[in-house]
Amino acid sequence: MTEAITIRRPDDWHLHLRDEDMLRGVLPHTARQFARAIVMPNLSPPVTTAQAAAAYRQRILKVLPQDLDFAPLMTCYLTDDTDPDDLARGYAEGVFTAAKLYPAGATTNSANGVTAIANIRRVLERMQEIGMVLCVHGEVTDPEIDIFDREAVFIERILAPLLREMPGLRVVLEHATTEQAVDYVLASGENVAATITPQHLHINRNAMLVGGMRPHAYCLPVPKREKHRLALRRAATSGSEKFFLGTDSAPHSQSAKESGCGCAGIFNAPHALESYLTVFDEEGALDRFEAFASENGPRFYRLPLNEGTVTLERAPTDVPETIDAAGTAVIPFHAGQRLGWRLRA
Ligand code: OTD
Ligand code: ZN
Ligand code: ZN
Repeated sequence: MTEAITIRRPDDWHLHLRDEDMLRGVLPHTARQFARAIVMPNLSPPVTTAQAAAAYRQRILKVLPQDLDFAPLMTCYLTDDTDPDDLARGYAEGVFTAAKLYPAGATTNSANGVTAIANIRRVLERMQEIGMVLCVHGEVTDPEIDIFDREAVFIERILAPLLREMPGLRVVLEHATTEQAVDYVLASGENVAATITPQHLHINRNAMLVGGMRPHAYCLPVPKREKHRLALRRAATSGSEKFFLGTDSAPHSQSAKESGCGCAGIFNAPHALESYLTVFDEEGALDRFEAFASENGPRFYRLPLNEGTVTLERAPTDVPETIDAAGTAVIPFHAGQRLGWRLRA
């Protein structure tokens, strides 16, 4: 049995770091494991300009512990009014790594998102021209569409037509949760990829609903049926370059989650690597973990691979019941469970 695995330093291609105290509380968990992360822009108010992104990056670096070497990669929150010139300038200057499409109302702090793709056509054309990556929250918001079908319907109604119109647009379908997403990405050109979260590899919708409502297993897109989880596990561990690590770690206070209208989001940052590696181990795919965690992402984003390595060893890791994020209690993914791998310090 493999007792330890050493891989090139990994990155997190989808992360929510928040701001102020919460930022200070959660950042070290990510920076301890990952060299870089795509930082999502859904603050309130959202990060919609290069100037706001540069300022947010400074706030992140200011609270980064000195002994941790970590680079935040910033994204632009697209709105109906995004200025293609500001976006292209921010990209050329290295402020933006990508732009994020939130259909208005699809997820946390997406109220200012895009109300119709037609409204950002010029922005997307410019992104296609300059090769800038579009990160997509792929769910429709049509109230007629069942929440469990929203990703599949988004692919059919929005993403597929968009990519037919702009076949060169570089797209990451974020946090894929369905077999349809996996199949679509596999059938698309090399300009289309997807991130996969640890929670969607570990849990299906039963985890949210059996034996009581489990707010800490609730995130968007919601975990789906077991067959979808199995499709995601096959995709992540297949060795395909189109799938890579993106935790979608999304911290909310315990009280905001345990509420009559609990917030969506799973805080998986503290043991993200151990959580993913457990899946690769269970699938007999330890040899494919490095590509998923450390190679496919930078290659897609056309960024250099990281230097240096991290080592995970087969040893019990007890995930705490609760984590103090600079004064706020946050319940981590796998709270109270024992994982079979440990990141060596
Ligand atoms: N999903 N929660 C959040 C974002 C993600 O859609 C997402 O990327 C959040 O709290 O920011 C969530 O459940
Ligand atoms: Zn999303
Ligand atoms: Zn997210």
